[in-house]
Amino acid sequence: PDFAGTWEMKSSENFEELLKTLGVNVMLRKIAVKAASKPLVEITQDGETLSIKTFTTVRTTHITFTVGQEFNESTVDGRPCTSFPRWETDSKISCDQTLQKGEGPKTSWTREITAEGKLILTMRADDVICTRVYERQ
Ligand code: R13
Repeated sequence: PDFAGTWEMKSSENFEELLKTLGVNVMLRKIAVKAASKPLVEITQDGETLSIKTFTTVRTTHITFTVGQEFNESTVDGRPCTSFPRWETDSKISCDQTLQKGEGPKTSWTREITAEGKLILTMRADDVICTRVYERQ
């Protein structure tokens, strides 16, 4: 599937609960939630290699990975992790994360292109799942 494009977020569920599960204090949570309510995502793709830039006013992240190959990134609360992205279906990438140091909730994300051409991002920490729907700009 084609993940490439400039994406804007249309809805988000459970983002604050996710940060809470990750142990982020209320003050930082409020800042993060506000900033994360208007993100811009730029994805470029070359076969199974994706580059995903996520822009907010307080934090910008950039990951590049090839599906099937480990890479290093950070959990949404900023802890370095090793990630393993794989195809869950032919239109959905599922990525389990392992913290590089210390203990924490079990985290993962998925990114899927729907038949309607939307991008659905889920981020998980233990049993809490945040779902964010993006549409092309
Ligand atoms: C700030 C510092 C405190 C911590 C934090 C966590 C997340 C975010 C910001 C911060 C943001 C995340 C945005 C995520 C998006 C995800 C997506 C707790 C480390 C800088 C306040 C803004 C946009 O939809 O891909």
